[in-house]
Amino acid sequence: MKRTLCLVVSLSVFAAAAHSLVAGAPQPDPAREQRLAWFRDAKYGMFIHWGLYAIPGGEWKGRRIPGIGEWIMFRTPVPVKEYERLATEFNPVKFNADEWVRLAKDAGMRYMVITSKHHDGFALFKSKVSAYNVVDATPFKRDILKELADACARQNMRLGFYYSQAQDWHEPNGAGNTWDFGQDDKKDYDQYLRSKSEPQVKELLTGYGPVALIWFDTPRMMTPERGKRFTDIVRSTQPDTLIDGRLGTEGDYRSTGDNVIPSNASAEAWETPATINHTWGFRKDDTDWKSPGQITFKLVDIVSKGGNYLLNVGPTSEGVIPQASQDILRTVGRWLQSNGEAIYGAGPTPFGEELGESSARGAKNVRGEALVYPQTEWRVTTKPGKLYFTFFEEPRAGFPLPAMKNTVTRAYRLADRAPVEMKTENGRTVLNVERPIFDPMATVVVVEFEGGRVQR
Ligand code: H79
Repeated sequence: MKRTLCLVVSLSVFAAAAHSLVAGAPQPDPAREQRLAWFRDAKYGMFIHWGLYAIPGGEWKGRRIPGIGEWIMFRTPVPVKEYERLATEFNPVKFNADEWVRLAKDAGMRYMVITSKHHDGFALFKSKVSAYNVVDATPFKRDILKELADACARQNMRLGFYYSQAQDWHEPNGAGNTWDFGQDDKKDYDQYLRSKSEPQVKELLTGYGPVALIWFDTPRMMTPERGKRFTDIVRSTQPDTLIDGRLGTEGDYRSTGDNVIPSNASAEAWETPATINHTWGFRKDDTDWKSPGQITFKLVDIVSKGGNYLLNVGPTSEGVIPQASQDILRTVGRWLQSNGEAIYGAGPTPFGEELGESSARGAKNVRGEALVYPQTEWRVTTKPGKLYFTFFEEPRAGFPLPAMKNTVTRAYRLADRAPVEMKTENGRTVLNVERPIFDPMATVVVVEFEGGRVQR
């Protein structure tokens, strides 16, 4: 009992100390920590980018438009009057919300986040403040978010909504559309925020049951005062709903850049949004998929650094998640079936030397973080009294554990509980991991030790 208490105290001291070291990180706040509890445990979520851009799929009038698929309107550029016509073609007859949620479950994902409205301004939900939505403007006429929310409720899955609060290329006063409406600094931006963005966020928080989080993005022109209007709407409507790190004012957790994985661990809550291929919204020509092994490495890497992995799929205009995405997700999901204990609810590495070597002379990257030459052989995650070593390559015969003062009591493979040979020499524990390695993609060895928390 005493030991547990001591652990909790020392962990929170650690968290508080780490908070004050990270510039721009949220201040410690007990209510926030409570809201974040499920998020910190969940670790792995499904991002869904779906909208009108799935119809052109990266091609406009026979011309290949480079870049991420959901930016095609901007990149071409396509005038609003012309882009709007896509709505009359949007009829994803193969859409089945329960199948999407089932896929996320099979994949081992613990939350889902879907684009309720991306930069193009088109809403996947019925809205009273803008007819530019799936129910009022398409032949499909079904409220996609409602169907997904109901399926999530049935299957016990948390659901969050991406909402592009600042950019809205459909609206004369929204940010981003200069080809129809001219420069942003000449616009009545607050008119757009008050008439569409704010009321639609309110609609999302009132019509779809509990909302796990709102995922704001690209906070252009979001002053603290404007940001606060959104925070107030969220907190006064659903106090448990999390706000991501891209509102423009302080959110509940830090969002990294798109596809950016930090080089080091941190105690604050954070999330990396990432693609399996290169685009978020469906593109016919992007078939450059990351392998299940690469995805598994990124997942373990992120968890070992204390973060969450929000991994994207881009369904087709028919409402089908590309088969390649499905296959990759299910393969990683099968690995999680036998190794999930190393992921869900697991804490970051108490070591750090496995992440890579810091460059000499304190070189820093563009974000001011120490430059690191990354290592990819193994990662470690933790729970009280347990270390989970995940090997992505066969470790050398006689793998020395990083130095720690605690006594190691047991080592075994997580997937089948087979004991792993170990010996302790001069206070240093050495593992002898069976060769050839059990699972060449990723083999987890659990190391149990005394004292609850690693002492170095
Ligand atoms: O929703 C996804 C992206 O659409 C969104 N964030 C993720 C989660 C995002 N918004 N902005 N960006 C990403 C940065 C976009 C940069 C680019 Fe481009 C868009 C590079 C190529 C297309 C802008 C237009 C810069 C060059 C052309």
